[in-house]
Amino acid sequence: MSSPSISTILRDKNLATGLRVIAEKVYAGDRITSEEGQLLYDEASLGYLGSLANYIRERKHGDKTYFNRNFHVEPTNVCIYSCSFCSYSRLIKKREDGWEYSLDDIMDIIKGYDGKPVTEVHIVGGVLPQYDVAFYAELFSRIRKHRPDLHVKGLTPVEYHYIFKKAKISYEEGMAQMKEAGLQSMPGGGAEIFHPEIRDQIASGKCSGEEWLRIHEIWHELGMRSNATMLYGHMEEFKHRSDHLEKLRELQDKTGGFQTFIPLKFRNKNNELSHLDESTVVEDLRNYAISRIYLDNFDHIKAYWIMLGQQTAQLSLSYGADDLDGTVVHEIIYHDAGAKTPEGLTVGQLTDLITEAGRIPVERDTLYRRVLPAG
Ligand code: V47
Ligand code: SF4
Repeated sequence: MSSPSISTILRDKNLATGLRVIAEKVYAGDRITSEEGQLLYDEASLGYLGSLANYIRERKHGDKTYFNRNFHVEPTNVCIYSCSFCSYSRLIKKREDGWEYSLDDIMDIIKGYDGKPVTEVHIVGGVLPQYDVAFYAELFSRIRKHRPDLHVKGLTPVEYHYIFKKAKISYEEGMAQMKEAGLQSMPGGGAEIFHPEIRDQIASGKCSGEEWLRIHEIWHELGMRSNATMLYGHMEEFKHRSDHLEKLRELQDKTGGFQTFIPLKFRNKNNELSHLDESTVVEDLRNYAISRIYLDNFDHIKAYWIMLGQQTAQLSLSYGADDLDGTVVHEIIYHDAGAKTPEGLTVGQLTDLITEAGRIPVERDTLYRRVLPAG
């Protein structure tokens, strides 16, 4: 499924004026407005969007497609919140069916990767009272002491907001403590949809969109980097997606601290929104392309292959994405929610996916520095 070139689009006499203006802006490297972003969601065809997004993707990265070697640690699958899209949330009522790891349990998992060439641990899971500031500070510092070359990418504003409030400390003080303890970057989770019309329905009680953005801003002001996500394809409308992208673009203009944007496809198994259909592949690709076009100040757009499925992830590489995340050993969130992908891929399998899609695999570390092959 490849799209026409941008010059073919620009020569198309039947193209609607608004879409022509956007194509000319993209060709000139100019930014589109939020109204134009909305127009893309409302009216642009997949072929048109693919042409523009691929043009930007190749201008920024050529054929390079990034991946890293990472693994996930999920301290618990129980949570005090009950986000309606989440396949964890039901477990708080059946706490005994879940797991709640201690510091030593988590360190044992980390030590299980000793001697393996992984560069990143991604720590993500539910929110529980025993996981407080002291617990996470101790965890980050123990991981860093045990393995200084392993990048610690951990937690989201959902956890940070909760633990700082409980400890009665400001976001500024809390994030500075996390940095001091050894946290190196923040993943993009917990963003869902910022707009309260949707957020209040699907993620009630947890940090607001403004709080999510503020915690990232403070983290960036400390000189640190983070990622951003958007959970799409459930009950939101296009206007909520464009609002979400606009808020991210505004903050990125201020701080420049985001590395990558990751659209997360809603999966409908085992959660309260199971009655909703999942988005189609066409909708997934349109959303990737619009994100690439809209977020002109983001270097990277990541297709999280675990959630998208390997084939759609391959296709997304021609619709704006330039990163496939990592080998991701032991992923739970999406498998609970119905993802049929394996829980991890070997480096060979991941690079084969990329070359089969006509791109060049490049191993990176968490901060997008190139990792050279060993030996
Ligand atoms: O915040 C939960 C999402 C996120 C479902 O930064 C669901 O590199 C779809 O943020 N269907 C956590 N999505 C995962 C995450 C992430 C993943 C990979 C890389 C990075 C990164 C970040 O997963 C949650 C939520 O938005 N999620 N349940 C579901 N049923
Ligand atoms: Fe808890 Fe996160 Fe699931 Fe919400 S999405 S219920 S905060 S684990």
